[in-house]
Amino acid sequence: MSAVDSQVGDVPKPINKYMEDASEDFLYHFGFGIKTLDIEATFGDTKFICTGGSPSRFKLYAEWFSKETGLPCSENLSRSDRFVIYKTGSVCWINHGMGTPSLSIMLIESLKLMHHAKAKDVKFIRLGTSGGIGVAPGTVVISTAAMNGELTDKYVQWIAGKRVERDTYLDEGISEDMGKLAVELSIPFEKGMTMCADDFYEGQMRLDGYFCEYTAEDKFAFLKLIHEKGVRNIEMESTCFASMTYRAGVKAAIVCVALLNRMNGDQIKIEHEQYVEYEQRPFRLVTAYIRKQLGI
Ligand code: R2B
Ligand code: URA
Repeated sequence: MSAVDSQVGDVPKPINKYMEDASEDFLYHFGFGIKTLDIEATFGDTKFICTGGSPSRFKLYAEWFSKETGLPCSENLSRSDRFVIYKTGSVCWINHGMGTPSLSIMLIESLKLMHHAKAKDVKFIRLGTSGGIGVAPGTVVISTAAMNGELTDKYVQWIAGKRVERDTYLDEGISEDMGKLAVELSIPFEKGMTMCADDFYEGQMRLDGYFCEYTAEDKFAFLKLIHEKGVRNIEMESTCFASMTYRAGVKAAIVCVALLNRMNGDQIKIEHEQYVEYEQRPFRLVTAYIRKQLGI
């Protein structure tokens, strides 16, 4: 490994040459930098970064994990109002907002954070919500692969006016282990591909948006097509998540609960108690996996 390699994941990867000798690196959306926080002391022991959309859900997850394990839960370590960061032992809980632009910012700053912290063998897990495709509400979908809105397995970026396609990959070992744990814990689950849409309404063929220039028949034909291709849920981050983690050499998994079966409707109307129970399912599965891995 050369001096400029980063060992955040289990595969050494060269880091951005312009950052090699940087005397300051301010992580703008986390609100701190290498000069304002002892990053190595605070984050050096990190082994898991758990992420998902909502800041309040990730605060709650961190508190639940702390209660379950007896590990203390940090205060919110973020100094910006864009993202929250909680830490319970070697597990960080960071929300990523909605959609790939927000997620990509959170991932880049988390990877830089782990690099500055000299953390090693860190795994990234996304615990999210999604719309199920042919799966019952409450089913936890363990993603086997990510698919974009053009129905290919690439994450598309626009750089210098050019379209750049990045490969996507999710760790098979983690999804295998999670599947076994879901059986043990009697958590209803399915393994399948996850489609990443760039918006919640037209990009997911909803009939309940402000605009709608396709028919109900078009919607069902599309859902049937992606179901036949192996898609079991739609959300808004998977291609970016599966590509940036792969590019950084870190192992990653995506585990999302389906809030509804899109074959039966588009509106999400769930009683609060039911919603809380649904959002506990990915948490129960992922934390069982983490606790087993960490022996805690
Ligand atoms: C799932 O839920 C959010 C939209 O409601 C989005 O972030 C996603 O992937
Ligand atoms: N999140 C999505 O992106 N789509 C859904 O249908 C539900 C949650």
